[in-house]
Amino acid sequence: LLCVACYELFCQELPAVRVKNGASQLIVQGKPFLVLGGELGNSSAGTAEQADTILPRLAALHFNTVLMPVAWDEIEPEEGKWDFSVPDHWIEVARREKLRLVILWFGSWKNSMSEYAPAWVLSDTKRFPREITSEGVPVEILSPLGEETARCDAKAFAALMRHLREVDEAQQTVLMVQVENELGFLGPGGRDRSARANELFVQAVPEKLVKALTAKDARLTGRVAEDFHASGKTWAEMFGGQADEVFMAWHYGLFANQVAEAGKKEYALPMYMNAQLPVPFERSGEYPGGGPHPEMQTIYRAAAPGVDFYAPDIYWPDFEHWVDWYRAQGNAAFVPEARMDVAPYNALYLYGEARGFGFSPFAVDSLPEKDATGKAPALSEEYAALDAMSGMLLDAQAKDATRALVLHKASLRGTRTVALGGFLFKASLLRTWPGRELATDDGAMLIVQTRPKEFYVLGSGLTVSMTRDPDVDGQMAGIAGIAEMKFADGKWSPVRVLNGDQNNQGRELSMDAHGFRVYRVRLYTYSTR
Ligand code: N0T
Repeated sequence: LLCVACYELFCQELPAVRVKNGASQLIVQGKPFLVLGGELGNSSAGTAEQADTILPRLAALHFNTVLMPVAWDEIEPEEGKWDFSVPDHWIEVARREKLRLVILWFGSWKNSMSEYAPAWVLSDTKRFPREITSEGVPVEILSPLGEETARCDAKAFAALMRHLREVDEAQQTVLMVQVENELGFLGPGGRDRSARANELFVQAVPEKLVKALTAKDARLTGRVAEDFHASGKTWAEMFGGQADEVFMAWHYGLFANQVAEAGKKEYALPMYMNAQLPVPFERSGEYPGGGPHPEMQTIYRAAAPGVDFYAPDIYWPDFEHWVDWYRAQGNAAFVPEARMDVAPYNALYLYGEARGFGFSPFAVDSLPEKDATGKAPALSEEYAALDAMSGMLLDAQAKDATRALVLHKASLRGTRTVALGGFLFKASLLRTWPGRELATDDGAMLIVQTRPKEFYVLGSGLTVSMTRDPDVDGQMAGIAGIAEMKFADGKWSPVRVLNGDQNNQGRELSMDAHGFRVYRVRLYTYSTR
């Protein structure tokens, strides 16, 4: 008995992120965990009391994980004086509500700026130098070249991680930590022009970075692969018009690495960085330049091996493009911030098609519990369904047996098709009813194969026809049965069988456009010969 207790106390496996066969998993206490997440607004977790009102609401809305900021000025208001009372209370309430937490370290940078650094840091510009724009103006952005800044930020972060290990290692309420928030240079000139930065900028690019470049970085260097490893070149010689941004990325990366590694030494939770995505047709400095953008992945990986993966905050319309781009570079699929209005659609893409472990729209604490018609928000309904499906979904993600797609009328995408388990699922926003044709505005679905010829489909607003995949064999397919399902007492059972008008006389699956429901689809195959 003593051994078991010791094991539980001291030998707990820590949460870990794994990418295997295209599936991203967060392993928690030995098992994959699906993060049904939401990020708090910036001013929602600054006091202990806010936990008491916010967390029970989020738990009731079927979130299972909350992303919450912890600020440097909150935990170290005076140098070397620590105060963990706010995160401690949040952890306590989260446990009571059976929620997990991801902590966002608002240290030296939060959306480029440094307002979350303590006043004792911000007021001492000699010890903690600021970035200078090309106009010679110091901005309230700490320079990543400040050695004391990196040392003190890392020290504060390490203190937080040590504290988390002490209070939380046995229970693991906190699953992961984000290092800084959407860092990057903002201001004229696109890079720090402090004396130290200018001095380094005309020196040779560090060998470690030169060696890390590969053919896929041709966009950064504008050179052919053979030229990459020519050493002794300055930043401008090597990176031309991208030099400012690459220079900043390298130095932010080194700084973040120092912070992450100091933290991991105390408590080795998975650590990631998030990016405010670049804006098409804007220049570095107008958006946070040198952040962990897709083009900067080689730079960050070389500078910051202590960071496990990089994640996009997606407010732009093309959700799938950004998810795919980060994933293609070996990152675990996790979206820490996303637009709320389209969240229920995009979440399905993330879990079903990108086979990601977590999705988290921003400012979830302002989500109303009920809309004007008295209905729970769509995301809440969807998270409840995903929670019920999580066993089969996590299993199927690992076996490449999930698919998903999203359709918006505004994007005029017509139909979209995914292939799974020997069948094609072709989705449309148009549906035909006897005597009329209807169109829904948005739709999405996630398909999980549960057995040969059996699928659980979670979605809304789509009409889906299913045919045999001609790449598999020459068979034909038909619908054996469709049922809307509910999950209660640990098992699934049909709520109603959809046939006749409700499946267009056996032709298709027609999903309710007014909510996210789970359908069990059984297909059969036959031969025409
Ligand atoms: C996010 C959030 C929060 C021209 C913005 C998104 C959060 C931060 N940044 O509400 O501040 O802490 O990470 C940036 C989206 C940029 C849109 C630019 C429009």
